[in-house]
Amino acid sequence: MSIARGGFGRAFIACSLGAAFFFTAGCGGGGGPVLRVYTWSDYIKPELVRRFEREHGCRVALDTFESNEAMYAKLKAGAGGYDLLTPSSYMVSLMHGQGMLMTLDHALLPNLAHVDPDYLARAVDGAMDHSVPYMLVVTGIAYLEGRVRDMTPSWTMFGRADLRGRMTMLNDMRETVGAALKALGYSINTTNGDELREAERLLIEWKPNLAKLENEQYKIGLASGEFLLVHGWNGDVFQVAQENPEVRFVVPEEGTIISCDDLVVPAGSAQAGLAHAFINFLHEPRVAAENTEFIHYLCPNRTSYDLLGPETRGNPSIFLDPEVWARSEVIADIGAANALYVRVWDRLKSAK
Ligand code: N2P
Repeated sequence: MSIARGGFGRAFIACSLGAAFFFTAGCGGGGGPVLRVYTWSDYIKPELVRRFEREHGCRVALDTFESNEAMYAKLKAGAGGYDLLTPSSYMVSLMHGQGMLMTLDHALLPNLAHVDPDYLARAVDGAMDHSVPYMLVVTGIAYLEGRVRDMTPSWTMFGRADLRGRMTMLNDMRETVGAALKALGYSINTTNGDELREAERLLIEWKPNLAKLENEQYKIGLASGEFLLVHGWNGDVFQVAQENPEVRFVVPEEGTIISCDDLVVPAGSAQAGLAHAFINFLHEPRVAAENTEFIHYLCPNRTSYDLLGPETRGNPSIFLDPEVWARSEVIADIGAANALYVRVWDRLKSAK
């Protein structure tokens, strides 16, 4: 771990803590038009935001959400004014179906030529009509090496009563119900009520072992040793691995969830031109590589891959083995069957 990298980690934390609800990216200021971005926490290198602000004479205001469902609920409740969002692909499909997203103007996005065609072949919106892939995310288990006895790379670790109170799972319906479904050998996109009831029973069995369901602070909790084993996202874990060399990330043997968070412009954006400029900036190969090296998620920008350092290129949890892809799944928009997941989730939340 280099000093500079450890310093970046601390900068993330300082910025997150300093943020009230709405803050200027990079913790800086400035004049000009404001691009309002609604995204996940610690999901862009602050220096890149400042560079874009300088190059475009604007300010970027970052507001963060914890889950796709929380972001969607806030928009549906009338929160407007955003120019750019980064939902996962299944949520992009749902929002697109409801007319909530703009069609993108490719004339303003020459850097789309760099987007990885292998990823686009798997993408829901492969033509990038209304979304551009931003980051590929692998969900897994992170733990502290040497502090968890008999560590097995399996979702069933959450059933370990000896780790009671020292584990967390994501406060994310599709991820957490998905983890239980995977543990049982079912698809994370099942619409079979019996399978979902089994997943519900398993999650309720695991719940007493969990300190909480949480999506942001688990990283610091793991690095500090408050938690010994957490359900989390690869890039977040690699960010805090810089703070604590005992942090390890594993993809469970039953398979996992792979997702892509996409750049989309909500219908009604007042700064759609600037939003396009930001999407194009994020896909400049040098910018994409710099962002990936900093946040440790993979921007699927093929030209940028050659600019990445050997540590990133050689990380099998960032550049996934085909074998891991084969046993993993991407969350799909399951339409009305989503209600079945909401029922499992509500019962889990109200269980003791
Ligand atoms: C970044 C969270 C990753 C996004 N802090 C999961 N979709």
